[in-house]
Amino acid sequence: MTLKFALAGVALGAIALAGPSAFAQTIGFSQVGSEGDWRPAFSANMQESAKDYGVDLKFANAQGKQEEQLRAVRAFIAQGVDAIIIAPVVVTGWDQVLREARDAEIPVFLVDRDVDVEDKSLYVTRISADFNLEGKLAGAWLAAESKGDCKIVELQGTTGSAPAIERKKGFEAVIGQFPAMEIVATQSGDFTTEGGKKVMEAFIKSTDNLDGICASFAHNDNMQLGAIQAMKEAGLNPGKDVQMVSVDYVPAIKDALDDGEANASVELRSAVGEFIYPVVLDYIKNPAELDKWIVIPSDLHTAD
Ligand code: GZL
Repeated sequence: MTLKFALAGVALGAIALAGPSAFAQTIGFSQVGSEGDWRPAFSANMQESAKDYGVDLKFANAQGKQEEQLRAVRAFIAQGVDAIIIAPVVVTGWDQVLREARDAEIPVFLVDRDVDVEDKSLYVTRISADFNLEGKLAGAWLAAESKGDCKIVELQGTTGSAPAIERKKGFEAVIGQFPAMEIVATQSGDFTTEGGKKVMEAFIKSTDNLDGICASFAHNDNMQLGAIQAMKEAGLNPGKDVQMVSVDYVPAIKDALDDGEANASVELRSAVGEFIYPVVLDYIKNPAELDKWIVIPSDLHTAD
């Protein structure tokens, strides 16, 4: 064997001994879309921090369409990626494609949102905030602020999405303890600023300029920012006559808090690559049974 072949043999042997970490892991990420301000920040963090972990990230933006997410996941399976990360736009419709990933022996990790599947072994774990807690934090803040007496209008997130379902449940679990706290109007603004503005315009009409309304609870800041626009155009005083509480704590709501046009926002961290990639990469190297949910903390922020 000439020296050249011998050296090649040594090099290959060394890489083999080094194990998978010697190569970049290829991970497919199916992202919901780019609605609002929080989602793009989350996407940017995932794409930026992938480099810190030596991950070759295949990023697919579904523009809010589940069929596009399913198409992207099937493409990742065909490519034979090392792992698949999904932020599922809604909770239903995932069983079949998760079975296809399992049959291809590609581990799937849920991030941000959640799925409603019979067989939870179809995904390794979910790494996300606790949306139900976020709703509870918002409800508890408002109960304290209003001394348990408040008629509320609610701007719901995307129908059928885990954050919309769970934030509503958590919020109602708290205000339900107070007989004088009640959601008197509720509608989905689909997590967008435009959607929130349209919903609040409808509430302003149906409640005679928010007569008797003490608060607006929005499942995300973007819908609350749209609501603020609608209220100001109607000559109303968001943050003063009506308490404004929402979720995400994006930069634009911080400005509204500073301007006195919003009153509270529950932070949803967008820089979560540092939580997600270590879990995924460790699992690829050493597939071990994990808890089905790794919770990222949420904190409530107010104007002061
Ligand atoms: C919640 C996330 C939600 C954000 C919204 O984790 O899925 O989706 O609260 C976004 O801003 O649209």
